[in-house]
Amino acid sequence: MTGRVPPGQYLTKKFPVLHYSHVPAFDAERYRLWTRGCVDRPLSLSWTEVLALPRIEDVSDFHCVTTWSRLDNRWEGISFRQVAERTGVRPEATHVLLHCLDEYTTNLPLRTLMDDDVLVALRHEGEALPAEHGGPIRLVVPKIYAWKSAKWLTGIEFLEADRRGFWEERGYHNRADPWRDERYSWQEQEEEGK
Ligand SMILES: Nc1nc2c(c(=O)[nH]1)N[C@H]1C(S)=C(S)[C@@H](COP(=O)(O)O)O[C@H]1N2
Ligand SMILES: [Mo]
Repeated sequence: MTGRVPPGQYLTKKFPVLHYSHVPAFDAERYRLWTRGCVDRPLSLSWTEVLALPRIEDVSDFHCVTTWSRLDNRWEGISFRQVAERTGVRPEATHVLLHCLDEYTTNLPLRTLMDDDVLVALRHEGEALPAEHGGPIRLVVPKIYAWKSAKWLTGIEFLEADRRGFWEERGYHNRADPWRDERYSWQEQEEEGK
């Protein structure tokens, strides 16, 4: 197991549920998956259009900053890279702000999201994603602490400069690499001082 569990994490087979507020209502008629910002073709996909996109499967680990890690999650969804290609991300885009139905936001560098294992997920362990885990649609970014895996995803904003999201503005690390134990924003200052 060494090599799979980041520092300060313990393994669980359970799948804890964590969010700052409530599980938002999902209205398939009104739902849009949209893109905006540094893109050639802003998207506004209906739920039917989302369901028609090509899907892939990926098995990956999930690390929460509250110290639990769940290995070998089988996700099915749309590759983030495919969405980026479809919307025509411009070369000047460097960062992304994800928007959610519960008003939550979180930010990531574009290159982190272009990894093979980053999915806009619709299914987990062969079943429709449960609402409490972000169903019917969430982002999964396995190599970064789980608060950046936006649940109830609705918007993808491509940016020319970084912009901090909900937890990143409230004391959590901007980069959030579990392998570097990047949990809190005060660690960002410490790094600068080195
Ligand atoms: N929209 C939204 N996404 C969210 C959150 C949230 O509050 N709202 N919480 C984050 C946090 S802090 C964690 S640890 C993971 C938890 O995902 P899970 O409930 O499926 O385990 O979702 C992340 N995504
Ligand atoms: Mo979290």
